[in-house]
Amino acid sequence: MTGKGTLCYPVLWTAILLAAGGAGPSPREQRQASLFGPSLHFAAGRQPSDVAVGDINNDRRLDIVAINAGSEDATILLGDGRGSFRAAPGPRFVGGSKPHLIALGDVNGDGQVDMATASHDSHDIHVFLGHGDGSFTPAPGSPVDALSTGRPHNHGLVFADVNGDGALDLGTSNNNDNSVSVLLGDGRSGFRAAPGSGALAIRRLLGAAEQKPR
Ligand SMILES: [Ca+2]
Ligand SMILES: [Ca+2]
Ligand SMILES: [Ca+2]
Repeated sequence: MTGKGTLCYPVLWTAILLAAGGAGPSPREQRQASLFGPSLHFAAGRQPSDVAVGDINNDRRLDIVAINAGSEDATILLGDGRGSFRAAPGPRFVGGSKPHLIALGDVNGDGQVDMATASHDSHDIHVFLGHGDGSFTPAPGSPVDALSTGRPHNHGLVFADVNGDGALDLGTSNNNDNSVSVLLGDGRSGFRAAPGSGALAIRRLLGAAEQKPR
């Protein structure tokens, strides 16, 4: 179970606020948070920039992964299913140079949640294979180049099966180039650029994703 659109728990809302601001919620954010009741705070690395939710350790309880641009690592918080979290054991995993975006999905079909990270100033997409215990290792062939030209300025990273072959694909946004890159997955953690990738209209990518929801 993965996703970025199902954050309905107070602790998850707090994690979003921490990731977005770092210095604590504003009065407006505090009013919004009050809609969900008291919040809990969990330590992350330096400059957490994005969060994703998935069952990292296969216990059917949602966990949170925060990507930390400042400390260039990820914080994995294992959920207990009742709204509390504990840090995953072991060293924090390194996610590339100043990674600021994260997406979760099973890219090799082994039932374990895997991870992709992107950096603001790089076209490289790092892919990491999950082992079901909170640990990740780089996938063969990682990182993948999402765009071979232009100045990197990545502001979006998402998994979706855009061609309906059952293998997760990757989409990234190229802010400076007014384009979207699409990397087709082979179901074994490998990715290659889709025809026309880097010049696709955003509505085309979104339309394909909507037709094949996961
Ligand atoms: Ca879990
Ligand atoms: Ca996997
Ligand atoms: Ca696919």
